[in-house]
Amino acid sequence: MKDIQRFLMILATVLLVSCGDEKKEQETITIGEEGTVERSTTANPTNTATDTAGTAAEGIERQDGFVQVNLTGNDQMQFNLKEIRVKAGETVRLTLKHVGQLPENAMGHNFVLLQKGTDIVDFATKAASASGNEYIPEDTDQVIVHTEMIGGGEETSIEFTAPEAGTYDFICSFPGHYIQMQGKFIVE
Ligand SMILES: [Cu+2]
Repeated sequence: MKDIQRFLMILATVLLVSCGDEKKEQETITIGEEGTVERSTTANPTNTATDTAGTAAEGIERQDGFVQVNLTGNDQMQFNLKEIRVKAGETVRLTLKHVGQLPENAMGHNFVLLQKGTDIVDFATKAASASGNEYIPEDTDQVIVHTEMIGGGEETSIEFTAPEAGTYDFICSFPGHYIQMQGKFIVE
């Protein structure tokens, strides 16, 4: 009799699956030998990406017919977004705001969206010598779109159509900045 009780207790693993429209959560309750209850909650894998990244939806607002991307750059050579997700063919309005104070010639920032497969280091090296053209190589076919270069306190916007699905890189092409100022532009 005692053995049966123990057997049942060990086997008393309750699996609760609650399904909502937006959220799926799996809660596992395991009752151990000494009656201890262990709970573990596992978020649905499909939600994990946005939950853990935290930045996925940050800075991005969907409005009627377009997606507004709010990108900032600071005096510490940092973009606020490491990842920007949009949908193919969607109209993207990207606003780059320089939230620092240093002038353009010392801490200029821009947003440069590169063609798929572009070698970032190679591109950035060419860009660094294009000081007369806001650090965009004049004859390049590797840039899909870019903003102007701005300094502290300034803001600039561009509008473009999201390219075909895939993962693209974006950088700031001010000399040396791409090392820290780069991210993924993901088109779904
Ligand atoms: Cu920069």
